[in-house]
Amino acid sequence: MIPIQERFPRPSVMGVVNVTPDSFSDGGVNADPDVAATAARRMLAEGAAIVDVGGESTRPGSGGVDADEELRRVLPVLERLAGDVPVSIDTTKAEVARRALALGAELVNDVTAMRGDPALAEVVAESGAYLCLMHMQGEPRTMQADPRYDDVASEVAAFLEERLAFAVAEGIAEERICLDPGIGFGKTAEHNFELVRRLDVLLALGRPVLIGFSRKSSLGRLLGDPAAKTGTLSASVGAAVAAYERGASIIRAHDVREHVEALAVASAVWSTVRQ
Ligand code: HH2
Repeated sequence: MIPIQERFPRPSVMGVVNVTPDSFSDGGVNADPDVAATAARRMLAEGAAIVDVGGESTRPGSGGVDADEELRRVLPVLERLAGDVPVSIDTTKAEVARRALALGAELVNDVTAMRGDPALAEVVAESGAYLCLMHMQGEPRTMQADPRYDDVASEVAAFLEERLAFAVAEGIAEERICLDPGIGFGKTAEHNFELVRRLDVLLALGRPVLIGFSRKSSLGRLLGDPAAKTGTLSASVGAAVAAYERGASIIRAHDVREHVEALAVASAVWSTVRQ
C-alpha cells in the first residue's frame, strides 16, 4: 500500500470540479459533463495531482441534495474520466462514494468526517481508498451564523484526532488518511487564519494536512469587503503558500496552474535552503 504522503507528496494540488448549480465560486459552470471532464483534464495537464469531483454544494446556507440527484450530477463526469484522470469524490454519502470508487476514484473527501452517513466507513475500508477527514462546526445551512471556539486550533485538532481514531477503528488504514481543518466551515475569517497560523497543532497528529482556502470569502473580507462571498485568485495563492510553508501537504484549489506554479517556487526555496 502506498501511504498518502507518498502518493501526494508536499506540495500536491487537488483541483476542484463542482458539478453543481450552486457552488459558491464555480456553481453552474460544469453543468454539462463534457465541460466538467474537459476542466478536469485541463487541471491534470496543469499539474494537479488529483481532481476533486463534487455534486453537492456545502456553501454557507446550502441545504443539501439527495443521493439520486448527486449521482445524476457526478456519474457522467466520473465515467468520462475513468482510467485516465486521478479522481477524488467530494461526498458525504456511502452510495455516491461506492459508485465513484467503482469508477476508479481513489480518494473519498468527506466534509462530515464520517458523521454524515454511517455506511461510509465500511465502503472506504473495503475499497482501500484514501480518505480526507474534515472539521466542520454545525452544518452548512447554519454554520456561519455565529461560530465560536475557546481555542480554535486545539478544538479542531481534538475533533480530528477523535475522527481519525474512529476511522482507524472502522478498518481504514491510518497511512491512507489526511486531515483538513475545514476552512470556512463554521469559522470566522480570524478562525481560518489562526488555523493556518497554528497548523503545527494539527500536524502534531502525525497525518498530512489538506487545506482548502481557494476563493473563500475570508480572503475577500481580509481585503476590505465585509460582505465578500468569494476571494480573489491572488489572495487564494497567498493563502496556499502560507499554508504550505506551515506544513500543509495537499492544497485544494480551483485555479490549478497558478497554485502549481506558486507552490513550485515555494518548494524550490525550501530545497535551496537545505543545500
Ligand atoms: N471546501 C469546499 C468543499 N469541499 N473539502 C475539503 N476537504 N476541504 C475544503 O476546504 C472544502 C471541501 C467548499 O468549496 P467548493 O467546493 O468550491 O464550494 P461548494 O461547497 O459550494 O461546492
